[in-house]
Amino acid sequence: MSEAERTFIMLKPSCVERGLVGEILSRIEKKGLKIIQMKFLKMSREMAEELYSIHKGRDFYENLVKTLEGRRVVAIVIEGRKAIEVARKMIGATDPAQAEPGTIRGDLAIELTDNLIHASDSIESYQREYKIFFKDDELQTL
Ligand code: 3AN
Repeated sequence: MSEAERTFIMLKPSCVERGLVGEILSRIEKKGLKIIQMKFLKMSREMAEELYSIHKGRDFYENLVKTLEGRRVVAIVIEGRKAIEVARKMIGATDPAQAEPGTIRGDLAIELTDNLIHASDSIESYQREYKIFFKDDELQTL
């Protein structure tokens, strides 16, 4: 596979609670991205703060952490050609009201803070974010 790279995706609690996990995995797989690793877990406050540490101090930060704290999410590492850029395009704009139809947020979300799904926005973000959820030996190609 040429230019294969990995990215980190997290299905937020509202995605799990609304029963949209399968819908989103299906979109990822149909696009041709490979699921390398995936797990359900309950987010601790510390993990939520770490994931969104760049937003610390913003007016929505506390609310953002609260949408995740103590709730179930699905953490996923995917791989494919230009995976970071492709995943961001598939997810759509941060505000689901602005996200284009055809994108995940454009089709399936409406709230801004609880906008269904997270995806790393750069290689640096991926490197930092996947480590909050996975150990390196969990990500070896099986
Ligand atoms: P994205 O998730 O599209 O990369 P970021 O990194 O700018 O967007 O924001 C991280 C998360 O913070 C978003 N997914 C959303 O939950 C929340 N968020 C971002 N901007 C706002 C805002 N203006 N008001 C409320 N929540 C926000």
